[in-house]
Amino acid sequence: MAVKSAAVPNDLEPFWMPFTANRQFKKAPRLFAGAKDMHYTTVDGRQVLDATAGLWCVNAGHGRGPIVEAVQEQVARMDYAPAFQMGHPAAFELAGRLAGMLPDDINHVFFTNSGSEAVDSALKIAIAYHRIRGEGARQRLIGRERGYHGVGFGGIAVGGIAPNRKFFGSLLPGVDHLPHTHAPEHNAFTRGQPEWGSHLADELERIVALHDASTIAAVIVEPMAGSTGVLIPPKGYLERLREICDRHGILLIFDEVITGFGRLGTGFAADYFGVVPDIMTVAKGISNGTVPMGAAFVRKGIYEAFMTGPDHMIELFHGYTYSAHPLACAAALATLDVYRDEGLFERAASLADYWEEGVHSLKSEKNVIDIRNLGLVAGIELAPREGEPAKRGFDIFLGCYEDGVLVRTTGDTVALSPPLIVEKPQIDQIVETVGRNIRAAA
Ligand code: PXG
Repeated sequence: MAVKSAAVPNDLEPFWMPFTANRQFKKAPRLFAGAKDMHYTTVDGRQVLDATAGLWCVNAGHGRGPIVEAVQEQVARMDYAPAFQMGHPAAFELAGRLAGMLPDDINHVFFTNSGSEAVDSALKIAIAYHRIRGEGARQRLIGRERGYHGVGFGGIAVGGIAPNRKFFGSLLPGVDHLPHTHAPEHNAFTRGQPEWGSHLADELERIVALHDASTIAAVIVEPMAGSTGVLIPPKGYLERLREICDRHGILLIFDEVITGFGRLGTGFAADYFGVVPDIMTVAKGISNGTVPMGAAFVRKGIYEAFMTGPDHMIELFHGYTYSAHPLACAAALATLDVYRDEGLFERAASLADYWEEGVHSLKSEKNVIDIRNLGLVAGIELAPREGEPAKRGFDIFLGCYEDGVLVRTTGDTVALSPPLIVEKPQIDQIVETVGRNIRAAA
């Protein structure tokens, strides 16, 4: 369906937009009316190349026929089914399909509707798991500075992005943070994983010594940090976290909301790095962004630890009205088919070198202080303007949008993560447009 133009609503005021500069936006709105494959169409009929896969979610590209049809068919056949004490076949089929894609013995799936809920679910499962096994003192959660785990109270407590935390009171008690791994003085312009920094994982030993392992339930990290501006884990870092967690009986949670479903050229970051966590959280690419869905994936032993007591008793007092919503399940099943049939994870892997060359060609542009990349992700960090942090980044975002390319900026870092169907000339267009707007924002 070709989208030409659509009416601009005459009152933009009532919608309090999330993570948005509302007053700036409402003075000069940027509105999309349609989306197909690699492009959005704006309300005034302009094509905008999507260099961010929506918000890191539309990995198979927009408006994909099989996914659209699956959702349409499902909504007509059964719109909703209760998720508590009742089920529907697609939920079980989807859980089985996902389990078959996951590493090692991670083979049980708890469905949510977002990444934030997936994180809350994972943290609650971790604490409850220890309690069920008679280690109820293990309640502490360890996150990482600059980590993003959504916006629930659990997620912002373990998260490490200051503005997302500081307005919201005392958060969860018993949380500590690992140091972040951003070290441009050692690693600037590294292609792929930096050599320097695996020892930063040893800080976990210090935290364990401080609190005692018997009080710590879990460590949660993004295997590759996305939202904070693309931080690639140093070589050996995740391996060390895994070892330390094993040594102390601490569960390791990988938040794969961004890295899951092909972003790095493998199913999951756990596959890419060869490090298997105990729990994984996903969302976004699970349903190609079409219908909201998230999930926590757990090892067999975690699920089984809960399967005790009388048969008629609920084992985990947690869930959402829309857990395993039929439309989300239909979307996710069709999405997994598209990923498989089109070999999109492999496609991402095969484009990664070209992508790396492209983004690193911006190294000599004015004010560029670091470029980071992995799979089909890149972060281009710019020096902030004197006294105006994030303004240069915002100007580049606006300039690229005017030039027909959608990028994300976080502070003064441009984050790029195109759908995995991106073509090489489109990579060229992204790089050229970002380069031009970096110069314009000098
Ligand atoms: N964990 C991670 C690692 C994420 O990246 C969430 C949890 C939360 O997911 P929900 O579905 O509750 O939003 C995320 C979300 C950006 C950007 O521009 C990143 C996210 C969301 C919106 C924008 O970097 N990540």
